[in-house]
Amino acid sequence: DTTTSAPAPKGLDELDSAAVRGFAAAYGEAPTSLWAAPGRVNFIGEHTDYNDGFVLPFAIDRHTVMAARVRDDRLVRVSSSFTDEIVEISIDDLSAESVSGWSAYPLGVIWAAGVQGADLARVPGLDLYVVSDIPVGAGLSSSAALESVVGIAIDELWGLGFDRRTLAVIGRRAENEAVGAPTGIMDQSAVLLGRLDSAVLIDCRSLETRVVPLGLDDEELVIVVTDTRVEHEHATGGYAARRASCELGARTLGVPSLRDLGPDDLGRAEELLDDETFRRVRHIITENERVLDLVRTLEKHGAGAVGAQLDASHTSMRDDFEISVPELDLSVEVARRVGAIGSRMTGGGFGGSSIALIHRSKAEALAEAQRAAFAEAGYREPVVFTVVPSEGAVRRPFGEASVTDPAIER
Ligand code: GAF
Repeated sequence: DTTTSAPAPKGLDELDSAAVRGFAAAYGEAPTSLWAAPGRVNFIGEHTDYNDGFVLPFAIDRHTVMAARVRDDRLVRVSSSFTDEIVEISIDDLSAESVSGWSAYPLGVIWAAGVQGADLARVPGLDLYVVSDIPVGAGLSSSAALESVVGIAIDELWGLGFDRRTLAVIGRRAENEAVGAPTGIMDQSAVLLGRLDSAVLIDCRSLETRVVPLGLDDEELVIVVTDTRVEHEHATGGYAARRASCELGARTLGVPSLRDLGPDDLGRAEELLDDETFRRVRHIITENERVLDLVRTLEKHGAGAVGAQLDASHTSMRDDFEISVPELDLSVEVARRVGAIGSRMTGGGFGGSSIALIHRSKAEALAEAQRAAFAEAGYREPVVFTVVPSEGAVRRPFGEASVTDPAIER
């Protein structure tokens, strides 16, 4: 079965209680702190991050919550509601190779913090237990949420002193080297830097970020996610192949990365590259333009005016970058038919979710139309839900800690 389990939304309070209960059941004592990290939707800017380009993601109101308790024997134990096992390892034995499976994400973050300069020789140890209402494999960054929740927790509990940008770099290193997925910096940045009702414009070359208010409420707009339940995997296959094509394109055109090219370079690119590599390169060049264009349009005319960029982005991913699947294309067509302002697949592709920017009054009709169209096409029933652009990862109030500990520095 290659479909997601599509958990129902729980809300942070319920996730908090589930994490505390799960921790106590797994380890036989109570946790001492709670941490939460959201998933993300990418509004626009796909596969541009590892090309040093621009992205515009936002954190969403789906979360991974972690209950934790510091231990003094240098052991780390990890467990979660989606596995029965408790994985245990000494901090002295951590390496990119010594971790595997689900636990490679949390343990990989601890290892990567060491690579980033944390003095792991002096940290005490940790028990952690994780719950989540972010669907796995749905293109909503359940992995970055897990990496980031561990990152903010060890940073504060062990006094590592990293800022959020560095925690994003640590999360990406865990994913690249411990998990083995050659992903960029977007997801961890969105999860760690997200702000309520806003997206975050990230220049993935300089790592400069700018919060871009979306103003959806002012225009009575919502963002509806259609999770196709076609599950993707970035450690294998298409994602890595796209990245390799981009690197080949940049090498052939004599630039450090595709970020260094603009629309004026398309003619030369077409001359020098084979047709497939050219189309991959064209997607990146035009997608970077669309991100900046969308932000300009948004700031000048509001979210209701950005439909053209969203739609063009999907077409480019479908035809040039070829990372869409029929279920995603159908969901985008249905959204347009129902009257969405714009619609596109979001995330790495090869499955996962699409988003539609649509007037609030049409959201329910859109959900029904998606289910009907998928049934008619013989596809698995999609999961359709609204997401709210939300705050990034936070420490949750819990016991005395909430009174005495200041909010995490952003
Ligand atoms: C995945 C990756 F993790 C991101 O780094 C990014 O490349 C995205 O796919 C595509 O935009 O989410």
